[in-house]
Amino acid sequence: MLTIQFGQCGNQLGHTLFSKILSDIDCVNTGVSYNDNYQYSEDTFNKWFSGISKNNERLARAVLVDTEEKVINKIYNDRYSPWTYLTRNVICQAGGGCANNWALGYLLKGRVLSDVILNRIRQEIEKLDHFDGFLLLLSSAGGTGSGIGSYITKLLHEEYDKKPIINTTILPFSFGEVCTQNYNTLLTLAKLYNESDINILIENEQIYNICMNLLKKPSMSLHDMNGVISEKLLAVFQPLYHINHSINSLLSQIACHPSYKIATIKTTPHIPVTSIKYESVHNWNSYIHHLKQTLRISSSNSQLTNVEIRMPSSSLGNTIHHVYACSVSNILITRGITSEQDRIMTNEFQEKHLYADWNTIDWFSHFHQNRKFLNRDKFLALLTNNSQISYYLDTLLSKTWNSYIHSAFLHQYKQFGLEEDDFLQAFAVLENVTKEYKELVCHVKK
Ligand SMILES: Nc1nc2c(ncn2[C@@H]2O[C@H](COP(=O)(O)OP(=O)(O)OP(=O)(O)O)[C@@H](O)[C@H]2O)c(=O)[nH]1
Ligand SMILES: [Mg+2]
Repeated sequence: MLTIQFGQCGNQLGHTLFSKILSDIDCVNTGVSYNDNYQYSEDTFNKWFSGISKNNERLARAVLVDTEEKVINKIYNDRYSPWTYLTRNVICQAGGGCANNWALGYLLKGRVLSDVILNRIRQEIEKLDHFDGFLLLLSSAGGTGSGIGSYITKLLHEEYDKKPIINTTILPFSFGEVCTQNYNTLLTLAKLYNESDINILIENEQIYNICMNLLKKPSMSLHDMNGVISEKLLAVFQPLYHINHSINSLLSQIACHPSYKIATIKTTPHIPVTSIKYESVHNWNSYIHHLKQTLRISSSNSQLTNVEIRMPSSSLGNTIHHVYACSVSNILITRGITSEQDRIMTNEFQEKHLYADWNTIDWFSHFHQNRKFLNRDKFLALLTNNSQISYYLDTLLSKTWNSYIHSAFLHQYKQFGLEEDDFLQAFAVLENVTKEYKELVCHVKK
């Protein structure tokens, strides 16, 4: 995996992600044999790191891109980490930032920086015997991550068309951040839809709610939120047990249809650090049941019933009347120790009526890893491609369209060469994506 971090958000998130990876391999409470843990650590290292520096620090296999120095300097000079970035992979040029403007990033600064970024990427890939894909981290609201991130995704798609490209896009809070955030998000999601294999969408609002409701943080920092996002990503991407779990095989399932290329990651349990050792011991199946409930939609008013930000319950409850989003496919990943008394049963996710009627094979997979993740007895992730996303896209489209018809802020984009037609094309792409997700029809319930 080669991680590429763009802009403030991508770089801060990437920095937390690599720190979490190291915390994970440094855990002592692994629940597995010395040999199994050794294998896990070695696989982790090979996946995320490219070697050891002269000062004996692990070198993240990452390329960092920003147009402002502040964040990059801060993370690059973090001397408390037992790992670091390769100096030549830190690309901070074309200064002054991208002013929360997708067009400035995509049409201007992306072009200025693309040669140097692609050269660094080529050098990293040349060092590898086997290269399994790109992980790009960016936010959609600013200008650097959204604009330069989209532009580089396009170039990677052209140059490495057989290699998987996974984008992780952080979506802004719905109110009160950046006035151009909706345009930037529209343009980013539309561009990435054509250029990447899967876009994993993470809503800052949802992460904030997880921190407040479940982690009970008295005050919230971006660092805490990045911790939760990193756990979600790593629960999916950390090595799995005895399975050839390549990015390609993951993608062939979760992005099995070219019209549906958006995924989200639901995870459980999220527990305050101070309570981890007192965690009431839920069994695997109550957590699996909880994850299934995160796919619920309310039958009455079609609002999402947001189960992920609630505590899992140990009773299975009556779910007869629940209505679930229609999934293209789901991948369940479980990490931790199982026993005869506490076995993992995945029947709840295998029910055909949860899945689109055209999908007749491979709609669900389960992968397991005995080795504990970050000292947790159990941790579960559901990588899911389902119709819930149409609610988010609908809201985004209507807000953005509302600004567009009033021509609000459009001059900021036009000054860098973005035209009305580019906006209209982006609207058309996302409207079509939304329509496809809304029109998913599940197998009939027997
Ligand atoms: N989760 C998370 N969100 C962040 C972080 N930093 C910024 N954001 C979000 O990212 C959006 C702003 O984008 P930035 O990443 O700051 O912008 P940029 O890519 O640096 O682009 P410019 O500054 O415009 O050049 C807002 O929605 C913020 O909430 C972070 O560390 N974590
Ligand atoms: Mg910035």
